[in-house]
Amino acid sequence: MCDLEVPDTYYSIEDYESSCARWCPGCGDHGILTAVQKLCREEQLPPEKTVFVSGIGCSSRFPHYMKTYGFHGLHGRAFPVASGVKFRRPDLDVFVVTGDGDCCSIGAGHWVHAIRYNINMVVLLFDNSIYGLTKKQTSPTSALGTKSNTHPRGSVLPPINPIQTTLGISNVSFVAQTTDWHPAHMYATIKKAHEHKGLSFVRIIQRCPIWMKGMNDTALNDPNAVTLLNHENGIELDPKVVKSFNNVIEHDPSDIHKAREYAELPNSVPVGLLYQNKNAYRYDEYGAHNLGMTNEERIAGINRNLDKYAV
Ligand SMILES: Cc1ncc(C[n+]2csc(CCOP(=O)(O)OP(=O)(O)O)c2C)c(N)n1
Ligand SMILES: [Mg+2]
Repeated sequence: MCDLEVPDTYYSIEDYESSCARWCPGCGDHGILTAVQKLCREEQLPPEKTVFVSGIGCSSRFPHYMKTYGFHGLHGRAFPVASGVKFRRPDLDVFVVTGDGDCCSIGAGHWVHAIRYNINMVVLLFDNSIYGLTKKQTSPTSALGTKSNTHPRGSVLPPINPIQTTLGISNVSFVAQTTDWHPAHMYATIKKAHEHKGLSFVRIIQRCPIWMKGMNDTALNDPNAVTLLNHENGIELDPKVVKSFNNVIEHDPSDIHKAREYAELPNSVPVGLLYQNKNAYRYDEYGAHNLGMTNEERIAGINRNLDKYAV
């Protein structure tokens, strides 16, 4: 008999594509969507076992464009929804898609605790340094002096650096940074994040050609304005991709002190894996699935509790 080793089911890109993305032409979100769909295909993630959870924002429309399960939730609440999904259904692959407003502003409390809980999921922070959907309000990551509808004369506070903040949270286990205009690096970063067992936090610096036109021009055009953090335990890259970066620093991602130093480089955007700790505590390992109860026992327990409130 001839065995061609063809799998019974092979998922192609079309199996992950849903409705046509309605982001603006030139928006960095399109490239991120392509990278994520490619990851799903390369890893052959069953669409019915994959969930994208988001809050509110342009970026948070992401679940609509994936033919998987999805939850387009409430502003700032992607983390608790995703935590609940993963806690109860550890068999599902969970991704969180959140914007800089969604995560670092209204959702900041949930962000801190999600990092500490370290539940196994991939978090993609689409950071365009602005509230895009609501048409240009200052976000916590807007550079000082950014002119917006809330600060027409320029924002007055220095921005939060999301990777530095995440590195400061106890029990952090994976922090990486990439950009939407380095597709090979972005893809390899999301792949590494997906392999990590724990919460992988990936900040993707993302272009918004409508409200933040030109914001990333320096990083795009000046090869010195981006620095690759490279290491054998870091993001796996083709040597040709490494060569395309002018500035390369060898950085061991197990070194959190160096990670904090490299999170803020003067006049250069660091990209790469800043930090990984494979041994951080994982709250999902203490979930109900680990209590040794069968589904029937769990349902009986829920019913007993609900019966207390029966009238
Ligand atoms: C509770 C609540 N407050 C405010 C809003 C209005 N709102 C919708 S999206 C958004 C900001 C989105 O910015 P960001 O998360 O950066 O996403 P982007 O659109 O830039 O991708 C705000 C303030 C809302 N929908 N719900
Ligand atoms: Mg934004």
